[in-house]
Amino acid sequence: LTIANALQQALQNNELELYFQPQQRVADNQLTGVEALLRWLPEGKAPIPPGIFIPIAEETSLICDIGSWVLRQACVRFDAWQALPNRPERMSVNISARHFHGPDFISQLSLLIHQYPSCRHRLTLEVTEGVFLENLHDSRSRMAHIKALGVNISIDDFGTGYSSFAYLRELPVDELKLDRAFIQYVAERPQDKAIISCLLELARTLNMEVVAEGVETPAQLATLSELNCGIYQGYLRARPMCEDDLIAWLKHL
Ligand code: G
Ligand code: G
Ligand code: MN
Ligand code: NA
Repeated sequence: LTIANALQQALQNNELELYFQPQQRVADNQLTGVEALLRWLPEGKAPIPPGIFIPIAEETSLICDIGSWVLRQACVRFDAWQALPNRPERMSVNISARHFHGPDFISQLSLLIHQYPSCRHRLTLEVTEGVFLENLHDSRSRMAHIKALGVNISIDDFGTGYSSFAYLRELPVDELKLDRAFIQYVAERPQDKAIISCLLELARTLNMEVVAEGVETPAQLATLSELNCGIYQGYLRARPMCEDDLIAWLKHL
């Protein structure tokens, strides 16, 4: 059995699960949202990390089936949280290029927003720069549809790809997620601090939110605070959690 076949079966056998990692405001630790992160928990076996199975799924249209499941599940869970105290106000979902550019993506999204109106203006799609490199023209029209549905767009792993900033002039981007490679040494390396400071300035001017990923230490958070970075996410505050753990975590906010 290949991994791709096993993954196909995992989807049918409900072995996939969404975990959620909180995102908080740097200034006051206010919860702003959660990022949905996919987990494969095979019955009676060790979990298989997404870093392994997502790239395999991305080689075929399997990523579209998985991505559709993730998107729907994210909306269903978010909608179910409406009455929770301290509930997150936003849900971010990772979207692969093949799914984004696929024939059904916009109609799927549209259906979900109509079925779960609580998700309108609350859902953020995280895409990497590579998504636009593939087809800038198609990306522009898709993003216009996405914005018209009241869905936000975030650039994941920002600054690590090979693309220029040119697409930022043409696309309705709401948020930049700074890759954790930039965050790791921000408290020690003036070069990294300068790059982040510059990206924050860029984002302010373009009216984009910034999320710093992979914040693990108080020193990193202190530097981000000094630089007036908006939002952070990382092990310092919370790891990705299953839904029950997230709900318990929210109670202690
Ligand atoms: O959760 P973790 O940090 O191990 O995720 C590893 C990688 O897998 C990250 O790059 C993340 O973006 C990706 N990933 C996690 N969940 C999903 C998902 O639901 N869809 C897609 N396309 N990628 C995901
Ligand atoms: O590429 P993307 O941003 O979607 O990936 C998110 C991944 O980063 C998830 O797999 C998540 O588990 C991981 N992650 C989240 N916070 C931290 C952190 O503080 N440190 C490290 N090393 N990884 C993190
Ligand atoms: Mn992400
Ligand atoms: Na990332």
